[in-house]
Amino acid sequence: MKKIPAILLAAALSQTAWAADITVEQPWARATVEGMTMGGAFMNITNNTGKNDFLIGGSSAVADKVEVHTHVNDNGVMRMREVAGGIPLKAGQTTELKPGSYHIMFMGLKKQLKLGDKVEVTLKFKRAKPQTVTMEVQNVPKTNGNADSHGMKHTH
Ligand SMILES: [Cu+2]
Repeated sequence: MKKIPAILLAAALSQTAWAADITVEQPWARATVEGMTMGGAFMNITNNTGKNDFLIGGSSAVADKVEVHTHVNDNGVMRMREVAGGIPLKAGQTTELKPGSYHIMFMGLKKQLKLGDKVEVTLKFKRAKPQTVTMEVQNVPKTNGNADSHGMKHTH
């Protein structure tokens, strides 16, 4: 788990004003090319509810289904699969959804996700109330070394 720079943390806190028990920061969806039927989305989720929770799925107007996925190393080949039971969100911790790791997967995309588009996604948790977040469509962040290899594996 990476430390969040103080300035980002301060910005996030002022935005949410302590209203939500589960805070979602820096949500973004990966830009797709025309014809792609799947797409990934990423964010940091902080669980301040005091109880362990799980991100179990979601919904969005842009896709038939929104699944929670992870990557597993299968004899040296990174494969992704749906996370049974959801992505664990430990109490008091920030869980990173990022390329090459846990992520949100749009299945059956109804439109191309273009740079700068905004995508609304409602996240569903096992305990906490559903939460709708707006994701900006971006390219792969240059700072993340795993990102490019992740993108390649969406075709298998
Ligand atoms: Cu996936």
